[in-house]
Amino acid sequence: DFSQIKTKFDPPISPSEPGEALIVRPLCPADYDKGFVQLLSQLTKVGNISKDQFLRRYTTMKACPNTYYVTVIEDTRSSHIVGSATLIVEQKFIHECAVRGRLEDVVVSDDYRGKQLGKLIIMTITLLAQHLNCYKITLDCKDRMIPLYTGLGYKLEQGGSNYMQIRF
Ligand code: 16G
Repeated sequence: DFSQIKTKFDPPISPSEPGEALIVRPLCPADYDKGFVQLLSQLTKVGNISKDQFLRRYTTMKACPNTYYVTVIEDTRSSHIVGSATLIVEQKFIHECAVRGRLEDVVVSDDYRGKQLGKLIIMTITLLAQHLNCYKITLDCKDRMIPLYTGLGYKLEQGGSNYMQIRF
């Protein structure tokens, strides 16, 4: 039930009514031809991905049920993917064999700024994680994105988990 979401937007939008001619839905194979990969390249380095590579990765994701929730926003007028974010549901032994959510690869096209679409897709994924009984949802982001996430209820973990990585 996403109806609670509407009150947090001005003008009021929701996943079922994201704005004129827009739809929020799961990724599908046809999205390769609707600019999904080009959209991702506004987030980070993507490289050249052939349609075959895209479809193979789509298939291997689908083969892990209840794990990858790649969500997109399509502008049905231009048939272009203009926003995306992914929920990954990770299975755990801890917390009585709980699941934990990860919010990944949030991107909204430069051409669609100011329509609250980043906020909408983040809230959609967050509510989905809650609905799927994740005991928490986490993300990492650039400093400049922190206010967006804190405004939506995310908290910087104090004196605990630091984000660490090794790049290969
Ligand atoms: C950001 C993204 C992360 C993405 C990474 C790509 C969010 C909340 N965070 O940290 O999901 O995978 O950027 O950057 O969307 P990279 O190519 O440097 O790993």
